[in-house]
Amino acid sequence: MERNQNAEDAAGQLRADGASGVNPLAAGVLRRNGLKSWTKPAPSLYPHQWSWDSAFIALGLAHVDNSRATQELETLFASQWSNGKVPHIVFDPEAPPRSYFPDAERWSSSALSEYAPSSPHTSGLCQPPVHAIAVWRIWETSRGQEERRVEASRRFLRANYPRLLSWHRYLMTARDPEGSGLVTIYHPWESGTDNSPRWDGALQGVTVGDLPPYVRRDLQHVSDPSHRPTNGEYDRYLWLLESLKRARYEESDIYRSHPFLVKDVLFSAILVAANEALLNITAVVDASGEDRALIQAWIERGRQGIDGSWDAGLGLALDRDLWRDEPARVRTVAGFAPLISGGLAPEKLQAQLRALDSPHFAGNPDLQWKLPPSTSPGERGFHPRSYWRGPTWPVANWLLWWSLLRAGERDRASTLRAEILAQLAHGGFAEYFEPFTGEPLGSREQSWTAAVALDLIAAGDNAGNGTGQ
Ligand code: 9WN
Repeated sequence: MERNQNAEDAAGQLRADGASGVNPLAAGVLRRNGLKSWTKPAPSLYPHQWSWDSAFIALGLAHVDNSRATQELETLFASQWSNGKVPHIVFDPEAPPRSYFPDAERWSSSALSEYAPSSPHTSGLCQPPVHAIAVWRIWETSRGQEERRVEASRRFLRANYPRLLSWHRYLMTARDPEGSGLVTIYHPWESGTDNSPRWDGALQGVTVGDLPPYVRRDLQHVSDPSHRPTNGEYDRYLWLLESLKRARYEESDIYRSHPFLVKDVLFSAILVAANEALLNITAVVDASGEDRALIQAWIERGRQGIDGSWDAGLGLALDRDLWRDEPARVRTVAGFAPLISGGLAPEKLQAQLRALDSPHFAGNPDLQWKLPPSTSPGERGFHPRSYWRGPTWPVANWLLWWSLLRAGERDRASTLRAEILAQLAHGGFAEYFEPFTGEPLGSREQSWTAAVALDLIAAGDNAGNGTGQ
């Protein structure tokens, strides 16, 4: 009780400004990282546009400036591949030279694939589809405003609905030829949780061959290289990239030859939640009954797939390595995929909540804030300072908060919200945090962290406000 009160007091330091209704510190991070029509994930570490970052950024910007939020997504979707894929990075030709690697040249997407846009260049991967969720938030925040704004927002939904539909169709078909309801990823970068121990088993099966030389650029932006993935991991990441290039980014060839094919439960759960948002959008844009039935079927298929990934012993869902045909039995925040996909039977929901409250996650007594570490401290692969191997990530916590609300768990959601905001009030808008000391790590002005803070603050102490789906 007292603990929660402390979190609420600390969280109270991050409030909306009375006049603008927006927190100036969080909005300032997005303004400083903002370029002409899109926002960098961080000032120097990530100088290009990243897909799921931009979705979270748009979700936060929806509370600050709706037209800026729509621009963010429109810029990203302008680089959508013609097969529906939304690329994980859109390269900024004006970014400082040699600031990020692998660069556009290394990916060679447009030279190799007829589906890739020729300008600006993009990577050949994708990332979790948070976009429809952000589009729905843009619609929600415009409602009740003057008619001109509501109309602009409706136009945005109409223009972007076909893009979202073709993006989700790509994921439900090319990335799930088995019709399992689960998305296959080709690279840990596609998961957004790059060096999570979720991928250790599958990466062991990747033998690095004759790799063209490269220089890591990410290490020049961090104080301690041990916070980032290791060189061994990077070699495998780069080798996977070469393998995708050899397949000319052709899905059927990739499926035959690529050494990393994994069913990702977190990605798949986000797709289910995004399909729910897309179904909401169909009502605003008067989509056909056929589209609605299709999206509804995708939601059901996705939930069945996630249900089939359930590990009753852990109370978590598990990824599946397709080559070894086995689950990755490791406790990470991705295990809360069922909570995120929603529609759970009461026993499953309770099992997820027990896992969340357990010492493996938010119930660990040594945590600075009651926020789940990205990997359970009980895992062999746990490391409290290394990226997705242990640090707690505000975006992952936002996803859990939002999912708890959708599951009707308002009190838990409100406690989680207070802990997230308390952490940010103390440590600033960092990329990730050491879970036991609360030390901010990675970039200190991470856009999506500021964005989720804006959304949490806008929800108010009565956690349900403004979040309805
Ligand atoms: C590779 C931008 C991205 C996030 C990912 C995060 C990290 C990139 C990197 O940064 O990945 O895509 O270079 O480490 O893992 O989730 O989208 O913030």
